[in-house]
Amino acid sequence: MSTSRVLSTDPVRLAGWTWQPFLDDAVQALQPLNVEPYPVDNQFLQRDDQTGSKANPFPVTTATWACQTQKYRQVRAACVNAGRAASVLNFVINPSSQFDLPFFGGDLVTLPSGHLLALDLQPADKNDPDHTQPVWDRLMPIFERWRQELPDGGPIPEEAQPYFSPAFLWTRLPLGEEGDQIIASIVRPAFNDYLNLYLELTSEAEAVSAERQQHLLAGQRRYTTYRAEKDPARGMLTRFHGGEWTEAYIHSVLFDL
Ligand code: DBV
Repeated sequence: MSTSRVLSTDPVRLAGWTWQPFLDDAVQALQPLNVEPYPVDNQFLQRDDQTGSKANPFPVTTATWACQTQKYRQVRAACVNAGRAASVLNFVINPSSQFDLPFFGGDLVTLPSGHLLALDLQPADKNDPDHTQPVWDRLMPIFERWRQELPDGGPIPEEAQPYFSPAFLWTRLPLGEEGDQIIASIVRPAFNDYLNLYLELTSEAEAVSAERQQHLLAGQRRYTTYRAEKDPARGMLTRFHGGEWTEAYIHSVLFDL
């Protein structure tokens, strides 16, 4: 099986891709970090299929972009473009366990029923104040600022609690002009504020002891296992691309620790 090297300077471009500006912002923000390719198997770089009915089929594409840096084990974006059915950017930064950093997570999902938006710096161990407090002290004011501009997204599964922070920004917005306006004026700057704080924390982070690294790695594995098991995109990806491809994609690309 051939492997392509995905370079951050060469993001996948999709015609009419709604969330592309967010990925462009992220790629741009990562530029100063000396990004290197992260290997992604060819079959996952871009997968094209058809969905809809026999009489009225339409194309669906899932594309992957990835890179790594000295302090990030894996940075990856999953971009789903399914025309009138769905448009998704799921973006995760997985830090190296050598550094005491949370995950950066963004889930920007557009469905016929509306936009569903999640943004967070997620802890590897929520019960470890050395890991969480320095992040939350700086993240909470950013969260408070943007949260008041957005409707609350509603309840989250109880079992997900250990995996997100008190600054979990979570909203649902209507399709159309009103939603577009809020995405441009609130969601995009919020995304960039979270990302810029994350990059600041990254530049300040220093390598931890081997013992600390083991602790962080264990937490990262719990988080990654949870995300892979509960991936809310599983149903959609399975419909679009089949079960075999989807399971391999979830376990060997999206959540590959
Ligand atoms: N979510 C992923 C990946 C996706 C993806 C890898 C490749 O983790 C998309 C795509 N999320 C996606 C889709 C839906 C959601 C929903 C397609 C809609 C599912 C559907 O309605 O059919 C945040 N995302 C959700 C939900 C939550 C999150 C809470 C609603 C789940 C539900 O209603 O059951 N995802 C969740 C989260 C982060 C995240 C906390 C971290 C920032 O990425």
